[in-house]
Amino acid sequence: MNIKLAEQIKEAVDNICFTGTFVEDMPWGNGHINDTFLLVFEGEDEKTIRYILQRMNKNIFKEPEKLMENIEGVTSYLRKIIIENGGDPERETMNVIPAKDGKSYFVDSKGDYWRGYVFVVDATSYDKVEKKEDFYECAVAFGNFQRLLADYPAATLHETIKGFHDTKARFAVFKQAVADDICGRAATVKPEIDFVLEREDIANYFCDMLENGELILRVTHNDTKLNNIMMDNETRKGVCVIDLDTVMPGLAMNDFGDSIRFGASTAAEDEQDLDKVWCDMELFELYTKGFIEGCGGKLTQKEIELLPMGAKTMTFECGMRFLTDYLQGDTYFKTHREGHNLDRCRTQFKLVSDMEAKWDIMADIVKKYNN
Ligand code: ADP
Ligand code: GN1
Ligand code: MG
Repeated sequence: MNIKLAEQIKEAVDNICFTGTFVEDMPWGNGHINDTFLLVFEGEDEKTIRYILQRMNKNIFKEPEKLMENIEGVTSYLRKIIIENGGDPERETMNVIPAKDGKSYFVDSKGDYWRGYVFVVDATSYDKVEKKEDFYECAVAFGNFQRLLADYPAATLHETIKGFHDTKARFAVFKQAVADDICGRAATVKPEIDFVLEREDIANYFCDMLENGELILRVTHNDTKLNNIMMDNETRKGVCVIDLDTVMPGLAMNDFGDSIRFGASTAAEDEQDLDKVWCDMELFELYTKGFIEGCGGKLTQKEIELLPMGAKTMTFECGMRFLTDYLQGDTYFKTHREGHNLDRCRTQFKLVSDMEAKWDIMADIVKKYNN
């Protein structure tokens, strides 16, 4: 391991209020943004205690203090509801472990921001749907999350990433990246660039509706990937929604759509063989049913009608973001091989094309649950 990183981890471990004797740390999970580590401690009676330690990505999250204020606000709000409902607050919501100075994060001597979380035990975060019914349970959990936060004071939330799902603005950034072409890669990805340019209407769709006052902003998660939920190992129900960095006012359709983008795909987000990549309609239906149920009657008929558009918008936006990052030299998403962002962008565009081909089927499925 990089010595400097090891020293940083040690400093963070020493300055956050973990219980027990430190045993070891290891890199954990497959997130694209933060650096995540599993910490193992030994408690009383040689009991193993696990924690999550994260180095927050401060290039992306410019104001980590404000972000942590959001997380503290949302998790303490959820904690109260979970206790009232007789649930287990240690597992059903994220729990921040305070730093020794009482703050919810620790700033190390290099100026990096760290945070500790209770490890959600007896649960797994999946990178791919293993059993189809699991995807239904994931949908119920993300729907519930939105329902539970329906009355959360949205005005108190900071915007942790400006214009995070402002697809119109992201389209403009994409065009600029093509024009700047700082890595000289644009000529090699012309079909992908054209794919985006031909679909400006997708980028504008929700943004125009919002501008015209036709849509409701809700408190949403905004990053509803399958691996941002912990599924109970025994009941196989979604037990805890994690990765709360982007909880902000947003659109219900986008929370639905980002889950479809990732979880209803028949292949991994970075699959290189595009013949394996399709949007599975059985998974789409299971998610639709679960999400509408989980939202518990909070969604309007119009929002439900627009769910397929959420799926297409989020998939298009994500593909465009991967391609932008590729053009700009892979500085945003973590990459693990040459052309990784390009591979990712291609799967997203394949999915968009497949959704376009299956548009009527998607609309019919949604209609079935819209009453
Ligand atoms: P990123 O923002 O980089 O995606 P996440 O917060 O999603 O980071 O964390 C990365 C991974 O770490 C998750 O997908 C999950 O597998 C694991 N993880 C994060 N928080 C917890 C937790 N409290 N308990 C158990 N596993 C967790
Ligand atoms: C990032 O943090 P993670 O890996 O759950 C990204 C999402 C993208 C996703 C693509 C803060 O999610 O917006 O949809 O990668 N998160 C941020 O896999 O940009
Ligand atoms: Mg994540």
